[in-house]
Amino acid sequence: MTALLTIIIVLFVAVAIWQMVKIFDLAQVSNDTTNNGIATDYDNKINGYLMIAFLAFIYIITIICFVYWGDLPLMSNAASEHGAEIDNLMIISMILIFFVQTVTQFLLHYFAYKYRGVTGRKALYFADNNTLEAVWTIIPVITLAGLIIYGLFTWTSIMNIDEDSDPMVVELYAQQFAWTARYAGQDNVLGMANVRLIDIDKANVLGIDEADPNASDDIIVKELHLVVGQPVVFHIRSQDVLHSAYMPHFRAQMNCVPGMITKFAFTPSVTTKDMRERPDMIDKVQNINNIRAEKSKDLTAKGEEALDPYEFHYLLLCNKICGKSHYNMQMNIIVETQEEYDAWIAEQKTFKESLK
Ligand SMILES: [Cu+2]
Repeated sequence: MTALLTIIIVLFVAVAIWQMVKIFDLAQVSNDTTNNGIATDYDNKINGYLMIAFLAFIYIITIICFVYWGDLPLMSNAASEHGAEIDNLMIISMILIFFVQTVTQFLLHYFAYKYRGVTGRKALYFADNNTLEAVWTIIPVITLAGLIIYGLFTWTSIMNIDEDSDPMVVELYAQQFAWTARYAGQDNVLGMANVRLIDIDKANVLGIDEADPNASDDIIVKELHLVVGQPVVFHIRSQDVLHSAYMPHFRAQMNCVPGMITKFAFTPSVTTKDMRERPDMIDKVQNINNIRAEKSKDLTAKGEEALDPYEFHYLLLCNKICGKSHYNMQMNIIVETQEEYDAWIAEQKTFKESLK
């Protein structure tokens, strides 16, 4: 009760102060000729300097970001053959954007300062200048056209699935909230499938057509194994809503659309084992484990279980917000040698064997 009374009193005092400030403000209007709503030279000068200060602020923040986080290997760890092409496109776009924004920010803020309002100074009447208009239209057109054409060529070369390279066929099946992969088996042809054929009683979770001879040797798994240097083409399906098959290390992403099969093909170029041994990856994993060790200390102090150490894995993630457990939709990808892959796939059951 005392607390409530105190709050009410504080509230009343605040309202009283606010009202008094308003009254003083109103009382001053009549005899103050400078405060007529028009900015004075002094106001303009302050705003001009603030413009320059803000320019300095964004440049300083940029430099700090470069110093502290500039060495993050965001663009150097692609693990697929086409990955470097995507990274190049990205880095060229980034450098260009960075250069243009640095120059335009300077011009914007410097001119706002230089041409601030000064009593008696009149703005120059300037109708137009065709040369200037042409320059600032043609330069962006050429630059953007170059970027777009380069991007289109890159995209086409990545999306052009080379059937002569005999790619391994794998289905990625998305549903809320899990991934399932299906290998095409010995014949490298996937059996027909349709959501209407899903039969939970028989454990036919992907709706594979049992009558299709291509289906019997298909292999359904919950962990994706790929062979290094072997092209793979993914046939992507969704059971329920839009998902997106996102494999960031391979610079691959494709929407999973209910009712249709989308495709993406790539060739993994670095095995999981080799990726784990890269110095930058070792640093990264060490860093994550240091953070986890710190957290584990807090958890064990509370009597809870400590966190397991993190180990690097390539991942298949969902990149569409597809529902409340979207964040949990992921599958490990293991890139290995042909022998390791052969040994693993030999242990897996075929669709026919797994049917109940
Ligand atoms: Cu999803």
